[in-house]
Amino acid sequence: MKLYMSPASPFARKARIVVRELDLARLVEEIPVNPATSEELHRVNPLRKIPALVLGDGSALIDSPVICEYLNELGGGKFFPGMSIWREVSGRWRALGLQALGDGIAEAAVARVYESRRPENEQSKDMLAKYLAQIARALDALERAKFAKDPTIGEIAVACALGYLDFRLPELNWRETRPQLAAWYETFAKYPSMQSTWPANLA
Ligand SMILES: N[C@@H](CCC(=O)N[C@@H](CS)C(=O)NCC(=O)O)C(=O)O
Repeated sequence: MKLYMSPASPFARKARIVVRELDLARLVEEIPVNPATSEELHRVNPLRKIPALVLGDGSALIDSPVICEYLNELGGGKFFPGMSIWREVSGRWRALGLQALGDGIAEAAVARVYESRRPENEQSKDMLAKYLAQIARALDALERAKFAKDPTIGEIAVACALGYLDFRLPELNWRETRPQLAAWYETFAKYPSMQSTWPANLA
């Protein structure tokens, strides 16, 4: 299988962590691409976004939640807890809700980075402020959140979003007013799969 990715992408990083945690590296070739210019990526994902996963039969999966769930199933993982109406809060829906919040932070952060790279007179101050406010409110919600001892896709998504903030928006100083979240992340960031996927190159 081929995973189109970039080392800086928080969404691709989720899939790369699942690959490492479930020992799937021998099955998944990571292909770094620039989503704006890679014709190979454009052929498999009409949205021209990473990550995209091309399977053995040539079909492609797009969107990190879909890709991660596929990899989880392939590797017999437990990152997506099963359906159960008795575990609404602690099980699947908690994990998926947390993933949505983590991905939402990453989306706002990536959008802010893209906006800030446009010529200064074309940048929207309103949009830049809106992204910042979204990130701040979501981080405040995470400061009050309960994280699972056995990480799910929710914990992975949050960690990838926080890693992206450290990498691209360190000036936010998100730890300053969120000590619980900072303490949780400090432990989580020590996982070998987190360490070996630390964003190093350009997005
Ligand atoms: N919802 C998507 C978001 C993917 C995404 O936005 N990826 C960024 C890189 S971090 C991208 O490819 N951006 C290119 C573009 O928007 O043109 C997912 O979870 O995979």
